[in-house]
Amino acid sequence: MILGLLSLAMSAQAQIRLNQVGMSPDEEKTAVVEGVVKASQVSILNAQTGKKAGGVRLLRTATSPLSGKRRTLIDFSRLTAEGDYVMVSGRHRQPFSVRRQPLSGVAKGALKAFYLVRSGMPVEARYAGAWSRPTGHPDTHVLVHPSAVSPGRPAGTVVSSPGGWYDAGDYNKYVVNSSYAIGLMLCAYEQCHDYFGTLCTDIPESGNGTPDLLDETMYNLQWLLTMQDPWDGGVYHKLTTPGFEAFVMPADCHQARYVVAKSTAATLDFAAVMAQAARLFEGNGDYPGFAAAARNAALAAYHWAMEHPQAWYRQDELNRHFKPAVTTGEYGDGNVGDEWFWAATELYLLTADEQFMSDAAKHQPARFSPSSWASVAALGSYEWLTQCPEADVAQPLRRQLLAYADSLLTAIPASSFQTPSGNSARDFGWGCLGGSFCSSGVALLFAHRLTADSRYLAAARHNADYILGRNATGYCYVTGFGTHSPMHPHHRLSAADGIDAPFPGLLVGGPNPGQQDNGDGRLPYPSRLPDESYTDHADSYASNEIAINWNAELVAFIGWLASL
Ligand code: G3I
Ligand code: 9MR
Repeated sequence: MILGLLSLAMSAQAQIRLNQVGMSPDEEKTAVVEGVVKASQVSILNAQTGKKAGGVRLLRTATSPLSGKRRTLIDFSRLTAEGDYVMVSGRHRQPFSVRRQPLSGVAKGALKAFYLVRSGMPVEARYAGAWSRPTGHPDTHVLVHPSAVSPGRPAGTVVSSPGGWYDAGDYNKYVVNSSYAIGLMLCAYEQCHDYFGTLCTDIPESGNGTPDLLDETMYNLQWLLTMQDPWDGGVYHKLTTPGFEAFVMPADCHQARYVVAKSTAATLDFAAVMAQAARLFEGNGDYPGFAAAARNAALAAYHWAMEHPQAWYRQDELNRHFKPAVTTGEYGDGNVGDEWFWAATELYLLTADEQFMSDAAKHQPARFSPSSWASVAALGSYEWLTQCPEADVAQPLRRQLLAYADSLLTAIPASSFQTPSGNSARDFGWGCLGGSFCSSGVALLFAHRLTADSRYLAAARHNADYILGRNATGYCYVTGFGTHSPMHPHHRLSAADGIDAPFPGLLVGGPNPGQQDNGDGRLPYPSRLPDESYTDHADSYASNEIAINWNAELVAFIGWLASL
């Protein structure tokens, strides 16, 4: 009996790890089998006929530096015929497919997810299917928090700040994270203009003269504009309830909402993304007047930041001085050199004013780091490298990016999953799938664009395979895709809507050995190992939340791959 249960539990966990979404005929294909097996013990069958499809060879075995586990890496690149297959090893079976454009569904789903998480408007069934819902959080009656008052907006002032996307599992709207998410998607749009310019996600704006990606970002840009105090150009750090809401639908939320404290980080991120958007929406007939408004907003914000270079958002400190206390997401960032660099870069591209070029030079990064909400220098670097590659500023940036990309390449030959990322404990933590795997993937795609060296592209694809199933837990980490994906993300909308399936197209945070959500040991994490510290539990905000920054990283990364 016990033996029977044990083998049931073991077979329920797939022991063959591969990209569950699909691989294209001509790409390098790798699978990982847990434990040490011979190539002759692994086979590929045609899913329809059950006949052997062949093409399997042993790549190597590997020992994980994170867990000591031994694994077998199988190469099946020789399988180039399109079709549905099953990989078999002993009693383990893992279905997969080979087809053209295998990533286009994920790219589209990841972008469509932003429509599904729009706030302040009804999400309609004709676009959202089962995930439709009535308006919640109109945010037309938002209070200026005592931490945020100005002579133009004294205590008690009511402002209107509707629209935008919900940040994550929670219902608040944060300027730092919103700006970064928009900025990265606009950056991807600039690089893959033809692909994103025609990608249709079937949203209310589809069919106007503007690409859907731009329409989607515009929904959040219009909200973002309302987060600037017109009196002085400073930008509120966030729009939030004092505490997190319960797991209820938006229409059932009734806490007061506030705009809270202006910060240097939020104001600079706002300046950067408004300048970028002003450039990209210049002359756009669907949004007349936006480009001019965004340009003025960006300039005013930059000016405010120059006068307030150290307005740090420190929630505990604010709570000592102001009521009501605010306990929602902090997005605190005490190092804004990268925000200055990104903002000055975008303002230079918009205005051609040399002062911004010299400000950007002053805040140049010392080394490359992949982009994240807290680290936005890469967004500036990408612009210099592709828009002004001859500028003096661009020269060290190119060396930095290639040095970083090369360091990723060197990790692959010994990697347990044949990936550039995920080989060190540092690559795992809160939001690592977006922050480590997708953002590094985007950096590799830039390296590929700059050099045409195909090793960078192959490496980027390996990171995509990791996210989509070739990893230590066997999850395809994007909801609604693959054969084994998260069903219970920490996401109020997915949890409260009464539908079993979560919202599709969402990337979860991923393995996080910090387990900050598990102080009482109540959550069913299978392990504390860096790459296995993940639980598909709705209460696991440290490993299983979803967020717009991570989805933006997914859109940029997978969309770019899909465009090739
Ligand atoms: O930077 C340090 C690094 O030096 C250190 O080695 C590492 C080891 O733990 O930690 C790093 O800091 C982490 C930081 O994220 C880096 O971005 C913190 O541990 C980690 O706790 C922190 O997590 C943030 C989390 O909020 C808690 O503050 C996530 O980045 C951030 O994405 C997340 O954002 C939340 C919002 O506040 C609220 N809405 C949901 C959203 C997603 O979970
Ligand atoms: O739902 C919140 C999530 O969006 C945040 O990332 C996370 C960390 O700030 O916090 C979540 O809220 C939890 C709170 O921190 C502690 N009590 C349980 C809340 C989840 O229901």
